Amino acid sequence: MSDRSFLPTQFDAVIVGAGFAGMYMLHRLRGLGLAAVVFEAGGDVGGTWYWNRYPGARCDVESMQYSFSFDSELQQHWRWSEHYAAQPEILAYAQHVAERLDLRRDIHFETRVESSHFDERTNRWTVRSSKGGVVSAQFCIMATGCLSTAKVPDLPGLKSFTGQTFHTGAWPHEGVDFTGQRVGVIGTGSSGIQAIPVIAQQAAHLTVFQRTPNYSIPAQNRPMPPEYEQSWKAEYAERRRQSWTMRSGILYNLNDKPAMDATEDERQREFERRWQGGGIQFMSSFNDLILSKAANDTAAEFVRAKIRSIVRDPAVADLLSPKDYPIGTKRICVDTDYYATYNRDNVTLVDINAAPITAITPTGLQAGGRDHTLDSIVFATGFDAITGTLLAMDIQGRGGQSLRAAWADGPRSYLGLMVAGFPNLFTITGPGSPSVLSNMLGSIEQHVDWIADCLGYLQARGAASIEATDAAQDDWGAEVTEAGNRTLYPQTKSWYAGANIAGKPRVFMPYIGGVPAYRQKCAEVAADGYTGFRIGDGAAAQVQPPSMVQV
Ligand code: NA7
Repeated sequence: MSDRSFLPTQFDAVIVGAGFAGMYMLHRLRGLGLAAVVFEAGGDVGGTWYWNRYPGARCDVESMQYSFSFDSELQQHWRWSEHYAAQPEILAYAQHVAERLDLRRDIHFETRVESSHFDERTNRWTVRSSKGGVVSAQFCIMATGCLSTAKVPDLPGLKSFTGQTFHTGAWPHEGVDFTGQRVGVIGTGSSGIQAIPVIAQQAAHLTVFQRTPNYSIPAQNRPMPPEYEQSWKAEYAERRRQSWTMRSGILYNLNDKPAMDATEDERQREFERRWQGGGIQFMSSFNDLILSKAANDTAAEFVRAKIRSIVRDPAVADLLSPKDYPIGTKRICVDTDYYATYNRDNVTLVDINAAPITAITPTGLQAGGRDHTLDSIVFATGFDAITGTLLAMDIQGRGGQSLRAAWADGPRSYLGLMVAGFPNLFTITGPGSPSVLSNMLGSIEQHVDWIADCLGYLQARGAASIEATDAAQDDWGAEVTEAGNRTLYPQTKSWYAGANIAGKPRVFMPYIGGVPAYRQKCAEVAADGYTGFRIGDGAAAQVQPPSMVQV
């Protein structure tokens, strides 16, 4: 075996990230006969599922759908143990895929990409890694994920804390034993809501510091029913196709009726049925919950009533009840025993909206003039979502323009796939694509397939470059904004719109026009010879003869 710390400098493509997107991209590029290398900051494949190992971490898309569809044998033989898979099982699945496709031999782990610069003379990208290596590639494909830059708030005194601190998105691999400890969890988004019930069972005392309450629907998780698994496996291909006709790319029963056309009684029955069914399909109880405030109010009030019925202390129930934003416009949470956890004697809820955290102290934290003594602090405080990881790299396109400058007023992109001024650079599930509003695995596959087909097309033409035009990018940006404005989403401060990061432009980043419309647009663009893209002819020059360089 060759020394894996040395690589030839020239590649057809560099892929950044070895989560599901980078893994499948590598597989497709190999199929095209292209020389590709992957750089991955983590120690193994899995992306999100490699990093997010906090207690209770679980997918909120059901297992039968949160998996690759491109390999029929794989989807037939792989067995999920639960309706919603937990993190260790999803990570095991990613590792299994890496072995099955023999992916690891082209992946360099614990290697972070620091910069990527485009050379207009050669139409190639020069990519530098944290290990000091430099490679050149015609194409650079960002498979960096939408939620991969963890955000710890910059609280005064953070370094003075003498206990341990954790972020849910960078959890220690060996796990954490909270037995006998006073634990504080800051943040009540999806991660906090999943972790809190599990930590509460272990800790001596758990204090939850809540800034904004979230709507959460019980997962009603259960061991995978064999007949359910069988029903999917018997018609997997057809069901996958059906899932692409759904706005979210997830196949479930959408009620195609507006909430306000139903009687109060009918609404309650439908919400109750969905609550008992569990999970995000609650938001499909009626077809207008994200479009009409009046409709949304009925669903929000149903959840608030549930909270009041579960949580014994009315003051705590009230504090846990979201009141000032529509349900679903912040990512809806899916839980196991979340609200009931507040009935435990060892759990306290602290409102840091009314009385913010002012400092971390050596022994805990201060909020509202009160000291809270803690042995460990868990930051469930989220991510610099969708653009954060891309902007953390020094990416420079045509004329040395940085991506940071190009996106100073918010991300601009054509189809979430390419950015004008950055030829031969692709973003998998980038801003302006359905991404986090859809089944990520399905959207990853669609993007990877589109990019691979595009590279095949360029290969056949012997083309040197492809680049989104400004006009196409502007038109698409307007469409993304209009689609957002047709919904209640932009009314809410959320990470979808960058509101959780100080100074980040307030732009609703994902495309909410739905997976079917998006897939159709991408397919039409490709079928018409890549309309909205400029294709540069002439083979990409190789700057240097192949040599070896340490990466
Ligand atoms: P989220 O959904 O961004 O949640 C972060 C939580 O942390 C949320 O409750 C925030 O309150 C809170 N937060 C963030 N910064 C602070 C500070 N400075 N002080 C107090 N509280 C703070 O991240 P998650 O990891 O839970 O979920 C991310 C996605 O991963 C999720 O949607 C799934 O798609 C998977 P806020 O609401 O901003 O007031």
